[in-house]
Amino acid sequence: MTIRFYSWPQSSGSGVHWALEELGLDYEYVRLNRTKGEHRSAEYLAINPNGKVPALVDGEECYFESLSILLHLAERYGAMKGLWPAAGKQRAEALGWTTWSTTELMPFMLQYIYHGLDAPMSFDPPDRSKAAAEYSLAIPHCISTCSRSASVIASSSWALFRSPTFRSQQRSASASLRACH
Ligand SMILES: N[C@@H](CCC(=O)N[C@@H](CS)C(=O)NCC(=O)O)C(=O)O
Repeated sequence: MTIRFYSWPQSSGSGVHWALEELGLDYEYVRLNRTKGEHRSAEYLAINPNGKVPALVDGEECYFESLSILLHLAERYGAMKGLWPAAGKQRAEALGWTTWSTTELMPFMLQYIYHGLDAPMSFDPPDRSKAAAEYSLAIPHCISTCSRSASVIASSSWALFRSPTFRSQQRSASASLRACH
């Protein structure tokens, strides 16, 4: 079975890359060249119709959207590696946090960074949207959601959440959230 992972560094593919490493899977990293528009080629659009990274091909199956890729990896390989809980209370927590980080935390943070800050990846001031800059208002809510649940996450038995990689990511995410606000 061949796994091919399509991405480039410092993108929405980072979480998937981390999961592949954490799972210890054999995979080929196909690094697309954004400047050359390789993510818009007909060949790549056949894998990811949305023309963005990441995408993953696992045998005959094509996956796009980082959340769907993560859930696929968790379902197919996570249980045997002790990184994804069986159906039950812990699975409910794992699903909730995995979805939350992708659909709540990430979009608000990105829009705030692009429009509300002067970070290296922020848009030039004339291209910024005031409405998107106000996404910063969602950041305190994300911080308090994280803080209120820190003990649940810390005491969780999912191996992923106990791993050194996760802990260091969690620390740097909390630090960036605080620095942003
Ligand atoms: N919801 C998507 C977001 C993917 C996404 O925005 N990818 C960016 C890189 S971080 C991309 O490929 N951008 C290329 C473009 O928009 O042309 C996911 O989670 O997979």
